[in-house]
Amino acid sequence: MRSELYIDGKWVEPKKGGTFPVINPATEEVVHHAPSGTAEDVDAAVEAARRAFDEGPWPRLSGAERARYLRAIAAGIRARQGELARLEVIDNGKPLPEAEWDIADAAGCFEFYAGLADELDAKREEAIALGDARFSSKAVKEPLGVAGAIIPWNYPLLMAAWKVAPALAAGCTVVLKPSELTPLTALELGAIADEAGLPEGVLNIVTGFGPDAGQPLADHPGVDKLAFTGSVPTGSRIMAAAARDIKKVSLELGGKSPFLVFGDSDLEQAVEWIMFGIFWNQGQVCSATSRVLVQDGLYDRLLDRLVAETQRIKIGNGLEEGTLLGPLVSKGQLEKVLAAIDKARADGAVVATGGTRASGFNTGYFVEPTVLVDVPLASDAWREEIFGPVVCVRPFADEAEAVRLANDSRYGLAAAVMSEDLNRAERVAAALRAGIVWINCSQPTFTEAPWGGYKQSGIGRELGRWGLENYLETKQITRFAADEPW
Ligand code: TXE
Repeated sequence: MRSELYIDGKWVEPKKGGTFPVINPATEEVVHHAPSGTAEDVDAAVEAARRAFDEGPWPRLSGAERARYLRAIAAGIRARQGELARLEVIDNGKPLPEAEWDIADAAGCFEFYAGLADELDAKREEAIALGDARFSSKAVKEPLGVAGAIIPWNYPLLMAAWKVAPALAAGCTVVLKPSELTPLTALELGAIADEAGLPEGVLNIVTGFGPDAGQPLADHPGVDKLAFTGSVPTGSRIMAAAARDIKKVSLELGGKSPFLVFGDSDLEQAVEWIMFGIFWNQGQVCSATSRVLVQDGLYDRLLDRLVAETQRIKIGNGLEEGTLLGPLVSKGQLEKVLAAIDKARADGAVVATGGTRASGFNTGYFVEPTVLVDVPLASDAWREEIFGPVVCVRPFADEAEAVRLANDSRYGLAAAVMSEDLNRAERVAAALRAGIVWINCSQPTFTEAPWGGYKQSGIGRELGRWGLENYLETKQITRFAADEPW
């Protein structure tokens, strides 16, 4: 475990010398003291990233040359997959198989963007047909500059990959600020990038608290672009900081994603996808399908099966074999989730199962997987992100009502629809105001496909070729009196 910040290709002590404890959420033990970066460290990191961008080789390399580094980073992640997955479990709490999946996915993300970096060489320039033959014009893609990436704790290494991989592929340099709750694997990414020979200053990692390290990064005039994943209030602060000197900004924020189950759906499949959609990663997933709407004829049977299956979930330390639900990430998150359930009860919701801290544990932030019914539409439980293993289930009569209820939210990250009638599923998918719609499933996420939200769930799209565009500028070059167009 690393105890220093990674700045300008070197491991350095934070200038103020502080640390913060890293707590294993299953045991509540302090497993490490991570370096606590502050504004001075952010200054040094941004200066290094600035120099690497303005004077260094990185943005001037061909895409294919950059791709070699990205592939080396991916190989470094894969070579240490087991160790990184265990670190993720100790830091975040998630079950080991989920962590292993995340680590492989992070490596895959670097490999995918290596492919796009290769392609960029051929796609960098595009001739533009002009209406005036005396001029010829082309559009040229260029790296955007220094990117500040601020990431959350629910997928510590994967969220780093979602931002660092496309930024590096595009030719940007990066300052990464991981969450103070989960700094361990992001620091290892620094070591892996270093071993891959990444030029100094191209990737800098400053761990620390939001106000101490995140805010100075968001405010820094040397940063050209901010990429953020996290809560709406913090996202709003980041956007306000970006507004001051017109930084480019992409935001991936929360959600209250609906899952519509029509009466013709396969009951067992529906139950399986609902559980995957809300209990994976303890429900600490921005796209978690936390509002389940079930058509009248199927509602009672589905609820019975869902409650029965939910009660069979094995809760435990993520390192124990067979664990399906680990602890929440922190004491704060546990308190937030328990308070949300209490408030739901007070607002009139009925707990069909769960609803309390899990019994049988002396330590750890374990909460029972929880199913709420009769949740008033105006209540926070129905409208606000809980970010825990808590699902609200509610009946609907017909397609129009289902779509109306689903869209009645300030969020619009994801939505899911189940029906054997694919025409209906497509019709409903078109009507749902969300950036990602799953048909007959929930949560599968692909590096190739765009990811991001409508409404207050965010701005911009990550992943796929859309993710690369976040880190590119487009320059028009127009020439007069050209004999031949470019
Ligand atoms: O989020 P924050 P928190 C939601 C979820 C959760 C809630 C709070 O509902 O319960 O947010 O979690 C950094 N300037 N999501 O407090 O504050 C912070 O250090 C700059 C949804 O962890 O948004 C961390 O690195 N940065 C979500 C990152 O922002 C600041 C994932 C995210 O923290 C900052 C996580 C500031 N002033 C939480 N303050 C999703 N969409 O997946 C904090 N940060």
